[in-house]
Amino acid sequence: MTNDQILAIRAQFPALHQDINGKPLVYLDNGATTQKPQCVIDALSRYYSENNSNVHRGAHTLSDRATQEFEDARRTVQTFLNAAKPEEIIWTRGTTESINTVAATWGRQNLTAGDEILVTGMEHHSNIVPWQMLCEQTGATLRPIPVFDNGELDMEAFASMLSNKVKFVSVVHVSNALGTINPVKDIIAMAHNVGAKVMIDGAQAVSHWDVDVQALDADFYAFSGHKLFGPTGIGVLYGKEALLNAMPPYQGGGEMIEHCSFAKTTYNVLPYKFEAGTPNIAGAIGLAAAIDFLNRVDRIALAKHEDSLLTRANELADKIGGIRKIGTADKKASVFSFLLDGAHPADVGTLLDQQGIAVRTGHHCAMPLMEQFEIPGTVRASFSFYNTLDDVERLFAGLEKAKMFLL
Ligand code: 7TS
Repeated sequence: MTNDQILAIRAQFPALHQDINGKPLVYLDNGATTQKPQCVIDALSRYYSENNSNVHRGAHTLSDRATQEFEDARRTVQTFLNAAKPEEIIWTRGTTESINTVAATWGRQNLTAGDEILVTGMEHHSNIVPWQMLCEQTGATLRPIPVFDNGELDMEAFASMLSNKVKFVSVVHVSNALGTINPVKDIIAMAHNVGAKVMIDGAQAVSHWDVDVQALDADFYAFSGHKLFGPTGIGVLYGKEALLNAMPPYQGGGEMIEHCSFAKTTYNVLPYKFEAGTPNIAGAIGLAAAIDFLNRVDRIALAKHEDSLLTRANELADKIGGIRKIGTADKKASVFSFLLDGAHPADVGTLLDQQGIAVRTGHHCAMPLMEQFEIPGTVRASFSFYNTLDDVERLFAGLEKAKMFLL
């Protein structure tokens, strides 16, 4: 990809083009949320100005239009993930709600005392706490798969932890704190060998490349719209149809029922069984617009560009020195997590912000991982395809300044 091509893509993201604290913004907090292209902003505005109506229940044209767009959006996600059927795509608020849904439904239905759930030592809290809550309710045990100090998963340890006690494995596809890309296809196959079901937390993966849930053979896959250039408050739970059909509903309310009476209520078919209440219609439509945008660009070339940003960050870090890299796995997405020797991450973040550079600092909702590294947190620069080599240079120039100030 040429720099001009990157700049042409970047031009479609209005929030990137502003000054922050008197300097042109360098937005390197894409792991927390990505910026939105104009086509997503327009899709939201058009929905509310032209088609706003409730879905699935109107005897009028506007409602039909809203329903059509909403269900088209589901099919867009189905194609994006290569799911077998649109019924396997459940709208949620985001990754967190997707994981909680599976824990509260499949988990409560299928787990008992003595069963084991495996996660990794590099999970986001949203892929730890729902399982802990489930363990409290069922007497099952949660066990973390160990992580090496370079940020790679210990696959031998994983193999040795697998037994017929393990009923569920939930693993992050790409670590938000380290950038590690986990070998989820192998993990799924190994877990299936002992009869366990597998959920993949794809929150940080789908923004970098296309995911194929059938090729992975994932039982469940979760992601958030806002980390995929779409709106906040919308996310996706993919689940295999047979599993979703056998699971009880998550929340009760409108839309999820077939028939309601005080004697007995029966539940709606998929996907509506898991979509109680008025959904985030605009969010779904906005997310589909984001996916349409991604379908129009060369994602493979953009992923290569992201890799080149990470390579440059590594080179510049070695050049300026005094930087401890956290997460040096062989296979990494464009996340650069580090500590500046002798400086607290929060101070580094503040000094970068004063120069218009947005990074995230802290434990990144991965406190068990931070404990392993015996650090309070890191400074994290997470790159997206709209970042430029110039953004990386600005980050390190900013760090040189921060060093002069702090050390
Ligand atoms: N899983 C992973 C791997 C994540 O990175 C995040 C959010 C979540 C789950 C939760 O997603 P949500 O959309 O439901 O909140 N991660 C981050 C982050 O790294 N900085 O801010 C949020």
